[in-house]
Amino acid sequence: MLVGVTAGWALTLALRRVLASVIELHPAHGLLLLAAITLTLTLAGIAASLLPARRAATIDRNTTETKIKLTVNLDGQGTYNVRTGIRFFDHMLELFTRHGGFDLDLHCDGDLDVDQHHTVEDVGIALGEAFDKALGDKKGILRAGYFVMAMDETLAVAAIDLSGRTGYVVDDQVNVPLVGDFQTELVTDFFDGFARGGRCNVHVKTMYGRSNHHKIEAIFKAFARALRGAVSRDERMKDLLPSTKGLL
Ligand SMILES: [Mn+2]
Repeated sequence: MLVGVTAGWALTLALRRVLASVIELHPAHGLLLLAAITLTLTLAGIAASLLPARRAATIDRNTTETKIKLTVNLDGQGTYNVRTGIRFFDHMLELFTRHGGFDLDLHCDGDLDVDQHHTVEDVGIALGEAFDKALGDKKGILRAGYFVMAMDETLAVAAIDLSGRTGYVVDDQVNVPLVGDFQTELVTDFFDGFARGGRCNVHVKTMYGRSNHHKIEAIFKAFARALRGAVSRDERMKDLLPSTKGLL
């Protein structure tokens, strides 16, 4: 902040000196220069006001069970840097990021020596909080989204409403306790956490499938794409809140 102010002040002083000397030597050129600077600054201001605001958020969440640091950009390129200590969970968060078109930097240092519960649930909460924070007042977004995701022999559906209220239903049809190194019962805890942190309704369901890996993966992909739709900007209603209630 101080550096910015000092640099700005130094630049203003330097500009004034240049302007003063130009005006002294060539008054006409000096005025032309002044007009050019004014025009440039005005155009830059207009361009900045036309650009959509950056939608990103950082969450630092520390408890005795987990330490989480994450940054999410809702309008990203699907780039990720994810480390939770659970390889299959990383795989899910990475493809969530890519399919959602977000950017995600997430590091969780959790008490995996107990089990994976705290890590998975808290990552869900923190990720939900990050989306809620990045969305701000939620003006001009679609708010609701859904997706039907095919993955080979598996089909999964997801529906999201960024309603400001919490609710979740998870039906993943998984019939084994572990997929890779991941405790599969925690799929529910992840979406429960996300719904609470993100103050939203999340419904995910595997319609059918054989591979338990696919059943979870198809759910995460459907969820990502449903969320991508829900957070996307609605050009036609860009200054409006997508609710008749006046608050989301
Ligand atoms: Mn996979």
